[in-house]
Amino acid sequence: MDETKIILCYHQCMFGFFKDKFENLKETVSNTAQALVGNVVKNVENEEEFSEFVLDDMEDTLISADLGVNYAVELVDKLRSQTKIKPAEVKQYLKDEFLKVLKDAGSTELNYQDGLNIYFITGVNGAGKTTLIAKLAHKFKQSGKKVLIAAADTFRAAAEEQLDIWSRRAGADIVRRDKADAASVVYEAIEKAEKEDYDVLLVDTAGRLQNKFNLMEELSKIKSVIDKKAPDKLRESILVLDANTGQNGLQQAKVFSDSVNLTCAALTKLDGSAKGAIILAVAKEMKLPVKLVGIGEKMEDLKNFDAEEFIKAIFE
Ligand SMILES: Nc1nc2c(ncn2[C@@H]2O[C@H](COP(=O)(O)OP(=O)(O)OP(=O)(O)O)[C@@H](O)[C@H]2O)c(=O)[nH]1
Ligand SMILES: [Mg+2]
Repeated sequence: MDETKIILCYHQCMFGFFKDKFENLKETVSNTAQALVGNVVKNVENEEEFSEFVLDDMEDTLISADLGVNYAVELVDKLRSQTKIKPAEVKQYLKDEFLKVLKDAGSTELNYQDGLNIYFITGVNGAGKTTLIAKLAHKFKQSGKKVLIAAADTFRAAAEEQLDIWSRRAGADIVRRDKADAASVVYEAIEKAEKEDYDVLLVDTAGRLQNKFNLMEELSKIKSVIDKKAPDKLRESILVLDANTGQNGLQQAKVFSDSVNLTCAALTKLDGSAKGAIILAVAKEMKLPVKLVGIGEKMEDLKNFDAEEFIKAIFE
């Protein structure tokens, strides 16, 4: 094959690769796109002007797409108090606003440095914490890192076994002490990670309802062990949110943020969810960037969140 043909083939292959990845994302967010963009545009685009009727209807649609009441009202109020933007331009208006909110919430790149990197994973029951740990362990192992997992979910029966299976699958090591105090498991894991030169320590925690005071206290205790023992190694405190919980996720983010000082969120179960707008609500209300997205139950089903790509997928 001559050189031009090889280059052409390379470009076609790469184009195919990116196109497939983008098409997959588009499919993953298609329900969110319909709820958030499709329904608004359909009801507004052909109107002559932003009448009160049209604006109220738009507000209801945005709220039912789980954007959050405050944010929906703010977006509609902006339209109410201006004359430049026409109903036919509503799609571009939302696109610009959403991208700005995501960008203002901060970088979506997961922090990582040379040396030990600790990732502290929190969230309510069943949000997908342990699965996220498995996915992160897999991702870091794939890039040649030495990975340790601290099984600090000493609350739920069989939680440690579940993590044990995942860690073996991912090829990561684990510190587990049946029924021990969660904070002491983390203490021991940090000692091991530092002594044996691990690159990554993933801390799994028990699921808890945000209104359960004792469990939230336990979470603060684990956090203070990390803060005391390895303050400069804590790279991210991640809140895991199930995309299907919608607005309740915002409430969870507020309570967890008070206890552990979150740095970012991971949105799981985006596959099939129509409530992906929670990404925008969390970014807007909490100024918390979503950095990771779960798009399935397998270890490979994890994506780094990219604001521009997400916006493109829901608008195009
Ligand atoms: N479809 C889909 N399912 C997911 C995803 N992430 C997790 N799950 C499923 O959600 C369920 C709960 O996941 P876990 O990882 O056990 O959740 P957890 O937060 O650790 O739960 P607790 O430890 O009980 O609080 C499991 O059945 C997972 O397979 C995802 O991105 N997509
Ligand atoms: Mg778990």
